[in-house]
Amino acid sequence: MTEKTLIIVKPDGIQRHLAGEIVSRFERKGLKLVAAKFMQVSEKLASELYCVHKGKPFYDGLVKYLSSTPVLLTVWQAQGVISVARKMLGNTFGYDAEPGTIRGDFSSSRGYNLVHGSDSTESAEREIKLFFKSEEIVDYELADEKWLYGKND
Ligand code: DAT
Ligand code: MG
Repeated sequence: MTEKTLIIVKPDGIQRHLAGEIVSRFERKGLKLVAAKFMQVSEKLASELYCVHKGKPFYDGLVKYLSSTPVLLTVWQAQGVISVARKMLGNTFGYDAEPGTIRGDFSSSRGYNLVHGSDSTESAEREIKLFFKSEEIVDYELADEKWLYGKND
């Protein structure tokens, strides 16, 4: 079943000029971009995004970091996209992420790991709603869908 995921190029990704590189990886994988927004996230929204981590020692710093400078919010759609994108992100800490993943290739940090990706269908639905109205998610067909996904009809 095709699903959607929220991918955020975090402040360090923008400051380090890696937004194009990161978006390009998802494009080349054949995932479909269905929404995008460049903005500075408020502390309130950042704290809602990360509400599952409330109370943890890194929570306050995490909220400050995500809201510190602009981010690129994107929504991608494809079969199994949530787990596909998580694999492409790599392990949470940059120094622990496999080479070939976004974090593994570009981050050597713990918290500054460049990119956020939803971790389940429930989180994806909740997180996308935080940043996008339903009319901002675009439903369309890619011209090369049959080549990307093997559809012949
Ligand atoms: P992920 O972003 O891989 O889903 P997460 O949801 O467990 O990871 O944590 C959210 C972010 O918080 C993560 O991208 C980096 C930061 N973080 C997680 N654990 C941390 C820790 N022990 N110390 C510092 N920052 C941490
Ligand atoms: Mg997470």
